[in-house]
Amino acid sequence: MKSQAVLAVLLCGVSQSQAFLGTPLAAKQAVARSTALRMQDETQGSLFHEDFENTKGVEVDESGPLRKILLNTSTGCEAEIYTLGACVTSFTVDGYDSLFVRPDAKLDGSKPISGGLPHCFPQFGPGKIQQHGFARNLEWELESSRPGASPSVTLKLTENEETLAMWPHKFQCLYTVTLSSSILCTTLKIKNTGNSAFDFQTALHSYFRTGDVEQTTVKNGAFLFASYLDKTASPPADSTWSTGDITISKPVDYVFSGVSGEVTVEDAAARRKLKIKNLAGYEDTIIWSPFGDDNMGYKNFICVESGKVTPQVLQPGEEWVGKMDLSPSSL
Ligand code: TA6
Repeated sequence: MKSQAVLAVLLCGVSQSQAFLGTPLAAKQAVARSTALRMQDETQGSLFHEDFENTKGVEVDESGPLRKILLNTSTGCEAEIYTLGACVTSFTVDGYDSLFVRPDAKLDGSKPISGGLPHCFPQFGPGKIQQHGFARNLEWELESSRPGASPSVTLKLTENEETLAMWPHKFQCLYTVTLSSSILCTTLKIKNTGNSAFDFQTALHSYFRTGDVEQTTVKNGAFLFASYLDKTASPPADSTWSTGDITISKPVDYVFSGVSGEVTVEDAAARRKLKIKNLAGYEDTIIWSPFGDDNMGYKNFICVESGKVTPQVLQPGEEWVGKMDLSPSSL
């Protein structure tokens, strides 16, 4: 039986978005302060579920240096989401985790998490600000959670002094992760909450586990004759893909414009198949493999990223929605 205190943390939500890098202890203290404030607010009504008996499927784990949310279903599916970067780091169905966290990843807040489903926002890069933007460096606020048969959590990121210094725009990102049957559903909503237009890029820099990257094939009919930016070329060069499915036998860093919809990763070594269903917003696909880099554990992952790399303009009040679901099965 969970303690009332843990449930209160779960149900009341926690911190404001704060820079987290390098100060995990300070950040945790900020979390605790915000939690206490939110618990006081609860008496005046809150956004969060108040049915303390019905918390099945959503838990907050604050036992480590970084806070994470755990979702689980009665059918044995599990997901783990760090509030640092709103990064899903694990999605397990039938005992198999489809996501991969690199062996060189830091899970102490000293740098963004290199693994799972990190967010690149407001820049994919290269560009004016840091590569991949700041969203994955920051602590996201726990906005709401929904327990039950299809447990769900929504995390929020808005501008703060630090983001405004890098990128002078007001915004709101709401990221909802839901476990529904054996599917992981993600929805990212990006809203312009300021008074002037801005443009942004975004991507889920998805790290998928492979039994052996050299026995892995990435499929989508649109790869054939798609134009792509080959970032392994020096300087990066535009090219046209002429061979259909993608296999990996050398370092790969390709940005395919207009490849979207259902992208499938077939992993012959592990006998697994993963359907990446880009249902809205994500119009481009990025394939990255640091082939040969043992420190990164290159053999056991491939990044097949759902991107909106062509900049998206948002007028004041406008919202962009990206939806990406993951559906794993055996091959
Ligand atoms: O998305 C591909 C890419 O931008 C590569 O160019 C490479 O730099 C990689 O991401 C780095 O990923 P990381 O998770 O280490 O930031």
